[in-house]
Amino acid sequence: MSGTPKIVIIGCGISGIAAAQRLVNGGFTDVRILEATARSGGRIKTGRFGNNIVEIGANWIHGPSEENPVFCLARQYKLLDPEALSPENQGMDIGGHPPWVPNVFSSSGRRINAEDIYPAQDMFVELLYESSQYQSQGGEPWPSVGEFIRSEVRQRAAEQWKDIDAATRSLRMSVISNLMKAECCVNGAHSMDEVGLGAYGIYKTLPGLDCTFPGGYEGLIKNLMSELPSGLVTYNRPVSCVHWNSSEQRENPVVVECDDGEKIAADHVIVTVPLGYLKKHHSTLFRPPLPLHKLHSIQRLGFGTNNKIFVEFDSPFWDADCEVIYLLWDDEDALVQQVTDVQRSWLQKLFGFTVLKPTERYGHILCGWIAGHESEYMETLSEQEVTHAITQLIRRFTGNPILTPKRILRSQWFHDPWTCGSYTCPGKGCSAQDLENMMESLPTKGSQSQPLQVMFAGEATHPFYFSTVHGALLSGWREADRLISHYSKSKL
Ligand code: 6YU
Repeated sequence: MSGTPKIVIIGCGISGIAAAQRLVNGGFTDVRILEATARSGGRIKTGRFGNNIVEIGANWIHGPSEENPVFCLARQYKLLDPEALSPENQGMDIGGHPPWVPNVFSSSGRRINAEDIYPAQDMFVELLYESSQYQSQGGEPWPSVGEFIRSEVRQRAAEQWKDIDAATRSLRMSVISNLMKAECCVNGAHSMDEVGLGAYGIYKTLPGLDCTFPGGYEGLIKNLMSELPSGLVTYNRPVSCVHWNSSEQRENPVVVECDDGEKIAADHVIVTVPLGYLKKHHSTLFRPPLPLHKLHSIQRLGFGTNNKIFVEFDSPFWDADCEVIYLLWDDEDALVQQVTDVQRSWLQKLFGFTVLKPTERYGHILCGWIAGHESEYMETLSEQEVTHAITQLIRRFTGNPILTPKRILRSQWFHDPWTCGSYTCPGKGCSAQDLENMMESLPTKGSQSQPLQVMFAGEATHPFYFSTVHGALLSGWREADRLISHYSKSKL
């Protein structure tokens, strides 16, 4: 290679932006981003909802504390409320599960006392903690978190709840069933039976009580973009194929082919497309194809769907301090793997709603959460059909037959052609090696060809913060640093 290295980044989500920012600051002058859509941000997407803004994609800074680069940038750009900046907030260690104040409703239209759900909730949280401990041990008793939890609940309920009445026991089982659905949303998985017990603990949390961006998550993207040279991103430019390791003698070893036929020569390409997109298009996206071990990791890691349904009301049916609304289906047995007739009862998969806070800012908006195949089916329905279904659901659970939402908005991440789902999850049979394989560059070590032709960033390539914005950001910086160090070494 002669002269300035040419670097092409595919995708203008947070990882692509982070890689570009680091490279430009590191003195690289020939850097460009090719983005399939007309906007920057990818899965960070702030939308309008009536007079408000809502997050269609990423919602929180998970673990807002000094170690979290998203928190540090947001603080630097003055994008956070004072509360999020307080030492108390940063010091809280919630282990990924914020202690939200619940309101609980049942499918027979009864309001349930929050205290009545705590024994089942405590058991569930304990079992999640135990699930996370298997990672380093090996020899897990069950292949998946779902199977482990069901088996342990069966045993522990028989021992610890043997003297309680049938109605209370049934309520506790429907609480566990509901929390399984919530956990599917957290993991972006159809069922907890798809989440590997040995892999669950690979994900690491950071201290800090999750916080939001009062002006929208996209404020972070706007600030980062304003620091990049103008014209660095080409929008509406989907990449269809990355030709690497060419046997032809040419100045630049990689050629990036776009949908419109344009071919761009490069020394290095950083691929940041989502894992969902890779799963679907790997066979056409790379020439030659990916090495088998990398392909197998792409297949083993999970990438399911988690969607949001925003619902606005004129006045609240929940308490002023309520942060989450749980919907419990009577007689839903946590010990039985729920098989639903997706078309008829897709909405049963919605575990409930989080309440957008503070009320002075948002008014009365709830955010419903639904994961898995039911969520993918929801995307195919018209807005009218979703509105009708949500209205019926809320009327049934509150027992109020005239309650009517003002407006509704839902996300559709599975049918987004450039994402194909929501985020990465540690699938059954996965190990830390799969995430290592995800971030491995091409050609792989030991090859005689020019190194670092194709590099990989994006949330699915972070060894323990996958599925998050901070994981994606760090992965972009990591790949940029790899190039910076490569060129500083080759100068010596
Ligand atoms: C977080 C949160 N959050 C909710 C929902 C979603 C996500 N996340 P990008 O996709 O951004 O960029 C790639 C670009 O590539 C994109 O612009 C494409 O258009 C482009 N592209 C694709 N193909 C192309 C082609 N061929 N040519 C050119 N361009 C192409 N994260 O920190 N807090 O609250 C949430 C949430 C509904 C969908 C989230 C959250 C995930 C983040 O949004 C996501 O990781 C990053 O934005 C990804 O950035 P990127 O650059 O990698 O890709 C055990 C275990 C547990 C594990 N999970 C626990 C954590 C829970 C995760 N939290 C999720 C929760 C919510 C609610």
